[in-house]
Amino acid sequence: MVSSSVSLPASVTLAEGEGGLPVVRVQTSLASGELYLNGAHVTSWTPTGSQPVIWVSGSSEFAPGKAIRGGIPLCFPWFGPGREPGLAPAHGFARLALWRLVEARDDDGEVTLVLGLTQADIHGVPGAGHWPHSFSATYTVTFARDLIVALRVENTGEEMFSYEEALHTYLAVTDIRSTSVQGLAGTTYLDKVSGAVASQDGDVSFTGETDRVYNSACTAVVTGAPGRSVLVTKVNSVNTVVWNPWMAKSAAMPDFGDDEWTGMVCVETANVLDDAIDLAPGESHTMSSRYAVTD
Ligand code: TA6
Repeated sequence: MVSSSVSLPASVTLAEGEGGLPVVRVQTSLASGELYLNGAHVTSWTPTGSQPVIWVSGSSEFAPGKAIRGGIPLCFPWFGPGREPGLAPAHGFARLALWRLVEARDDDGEVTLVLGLTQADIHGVPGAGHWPHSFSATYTVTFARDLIVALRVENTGEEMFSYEEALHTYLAVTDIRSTSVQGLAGTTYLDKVSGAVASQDGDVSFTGETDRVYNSACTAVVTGAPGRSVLVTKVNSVNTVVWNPWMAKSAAMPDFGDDEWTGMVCVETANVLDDAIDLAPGESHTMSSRYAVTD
């Protein structure tokens, strides 16, 4: 929700989006974009003069407590099934919670939105019962010629806690079968399809369901449309997750069109599994990702 003290610049509007959910819309000379307060979920970013960069399924749900399929889902405080048995829902509660818009500013066409979530905001959110820790999460999104997203987590409690995090970004591509990801060559990855650990040989290409957690802090370059590359540059992230569900998995997901698998790839900025973040009381950690389009 938006507290009454937050003033919105002319380039930022709060509206009713899909499913009647509150959405913040941004339009400047540099870019347009949108973010749903449910999940602090970026669902659109288009640099002026370019094609949309972010993909959202035409079959996505838009309802309180439901994950939006596509955009940039915020995975926190666990990733996938998490590292302990019984954690649900997948990817934690942050993407299901209603975040507060605490600031909106326009700096010469670069619009920055700041959203907040604390323990006090998650009562009744699916999964919140698994997380007894006091925390303060701040999500900062800058819509400009580039898109910059940063997730800061602070331990506001009296005991250490450990969490996983991912910016689970869905990028639009012309056809996954002619898409490649550069920048991960030589790094090891967990192949979640086969269960094996392997080393990446050259560029990542896609010939079937692909679900890999790479040990890499490097910039990834996604070449997914003629003449277009998207640079994914990370700060404080040692894992890059690459995912495409391919045919069978997408047909099995009700919020994912059966033939949509060809038009997207997830390249996720993350700290997961053994690279989860430990925070002592009073400590904080910020992970960020910058998306730049060359087309
Ligand atoms: O990041 C890849 C992944 O962990 C896949 O295993 C798949 O589960 C995907 O996330 C989507 O998860 P979701 O819970 O959004 O359906």
